[in-house]
Amino acid sequence: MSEKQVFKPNRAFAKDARIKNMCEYHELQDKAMEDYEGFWGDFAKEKIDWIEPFTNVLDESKAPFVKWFDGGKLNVASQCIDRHLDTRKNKAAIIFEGDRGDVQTITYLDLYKHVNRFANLLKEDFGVKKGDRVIIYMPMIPEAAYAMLACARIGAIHSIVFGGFSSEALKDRIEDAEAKVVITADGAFRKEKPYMLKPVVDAALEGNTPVKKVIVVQRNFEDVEWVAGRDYSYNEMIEQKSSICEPEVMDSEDPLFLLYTSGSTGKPKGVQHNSAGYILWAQMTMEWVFDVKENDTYWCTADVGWITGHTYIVYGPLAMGATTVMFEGVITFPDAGRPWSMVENHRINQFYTAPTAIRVLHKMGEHEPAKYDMSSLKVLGTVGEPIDPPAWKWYYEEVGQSKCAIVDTYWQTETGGHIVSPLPGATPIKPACATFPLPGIMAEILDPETGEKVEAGEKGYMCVTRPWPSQIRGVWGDEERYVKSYFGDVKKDGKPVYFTGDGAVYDEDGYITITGRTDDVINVSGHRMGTAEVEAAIKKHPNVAEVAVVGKPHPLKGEGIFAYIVLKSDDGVADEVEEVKAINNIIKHEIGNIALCDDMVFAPGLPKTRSGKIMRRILRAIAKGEEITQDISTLEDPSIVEKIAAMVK
Ligand code: 6R9
Repeated sequence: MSEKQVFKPNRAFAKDARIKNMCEYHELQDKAMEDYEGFWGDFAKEKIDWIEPFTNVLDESKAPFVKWFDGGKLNVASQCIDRHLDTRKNKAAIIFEGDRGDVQTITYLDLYKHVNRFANLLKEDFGVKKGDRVIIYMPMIPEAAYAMLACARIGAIHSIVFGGFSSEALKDRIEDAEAKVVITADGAFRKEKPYMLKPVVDAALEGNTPVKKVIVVQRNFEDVEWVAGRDYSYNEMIEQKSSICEPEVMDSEDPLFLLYTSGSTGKPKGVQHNSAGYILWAQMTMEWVFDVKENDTYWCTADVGWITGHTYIVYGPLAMGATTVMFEGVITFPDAGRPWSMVENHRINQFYTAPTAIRVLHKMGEHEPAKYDMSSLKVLGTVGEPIDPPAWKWYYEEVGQSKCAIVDTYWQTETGGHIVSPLPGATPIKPACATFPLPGIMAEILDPETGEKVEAGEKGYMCVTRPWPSQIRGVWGDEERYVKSYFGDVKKDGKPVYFTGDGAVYDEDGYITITGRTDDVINVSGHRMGTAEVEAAIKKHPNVAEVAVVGKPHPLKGEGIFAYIVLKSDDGVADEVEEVKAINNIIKHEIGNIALCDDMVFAPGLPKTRSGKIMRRILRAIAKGEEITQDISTLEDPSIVEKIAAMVK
């Protein structure tokens, strides 16, 4: 395989695909160009079961604040459940596989009952109303999906916090969202051992908190503290609840959820997604990009704590009436054959994971896939970071047996769903390349200065020049930050342009390759970490005077975190090992294990301009071991560069 090789869609697959060839792709794209509102309006009518029809497709009079499908009324939980009951009530909605191999099949009818009971519990016993924020801090168990859908059913806004985040990170998100209820679990299982979540919630709720009640799903039945009047057992209460709950009638633009994500500055922002536009694109991309068929079984390995888990484990698959697999465990446990044994056991047809997982599975079990029956697989997906050609090749040949399309899906928390991706039956694929914008998405690579589309081979910024239904609607509680973070000065036809924060390049055939973030966001194992957040945590160490954090290429994680730390005491580091430990403990406490530094260097100072700005570009180059080519003569103290570089070597 050469990197220039083009992989044509599998013919037999393409014959039955929803989008069968590039002509069909172009027809859709042309229709969107010619009649943007007609394009989206028709799909919205076709895909959504409206309680009341919308009266207007797109209102961009206050752009970048936009409204889609105004006047329309719907309920997202009904979209995902009720409307399937006539034809799919006995179909598996969720197949859950626990860490220890326990399997549970939840049909659409089961899901309906679970979600309604949960919705009634929230409403009747916890006083949760439309518009209230509910924090979900859960392991990967079906109750996490029930909780999300129960919120959607009663119009509450959920905000899931990834179970790997610390009590401080959880506290910040609870406070920012002003949530009144937390749904959590005692814990769950990892590598056949119980681990705990409830104690993290307890710590997050110490002191002043808007949270009045905590619902605890008992999963591992380990002992946990119960605060009387605050903590309630889901398991004890849920059976008494009615399995009928009328869905709340929601406006198209009523918020569905918040999801906090890192930006280049400040604290994580609560990305807000609203009801109709989000669920429409979640469903459409499921259909187009994974091409899931009625009898297929689809598995996305993400965690519901990330956007991928929201859109492509829960909302997208269920909106289209698919069977979605949920996995509690670790994909390399008990060995690197775990995912492939699951492919065999559940006859998985579409498998969706992150490059970091592919690299680890490759490294730990190169020929492991061959031990299993992988013949059910049709489409393989990747998401979260650029995939490197060796990982792509292994995924294609060993996992996909050289017959499955690999869809390298490019998107973000803010985009709600995929925006640039191959279509498995249509797009001739180039390895490690996100290829083309999906139909309806006006994604272009622009020059940030001029706003012009760049030429092939020239690096530019990945942008979207028209609003689209599943785009971020706001940063919770901070209108200005929404405008500032995503809409620069560049306008197209007088309208604001959405900036993704990623760099990208076209090749001579117009294929898009994403080159990575252009801002101070590090992509660690496909997870976004703001350098500012990690720096703020490290600064809490009393002996730290200054710190600068940058990303450094990492063979498995994609990027690792590299910290340059200047200590207050002049006599250097008394005990470097102890200092590193202490700082790591702070990071664990403030953010969580995912933000631990891969490298720490105790530097005598940081390279700064005369105006005091830290030159991260130089620090990035030093971390990579690159030659410094920038002009450093204008730095406040040019000699510092050499000193740090010598330490890093
Ligand atoms: C879905 C998700 C978003 C950032 C994004 C970009 C990177 C995601 C990618 C990719 C290259 C892909 N990213 N998919 N880079 N190729 N296929 O990951 O959302 O957690 O918000 O991260 O991830 O840098 O800006 P999120």
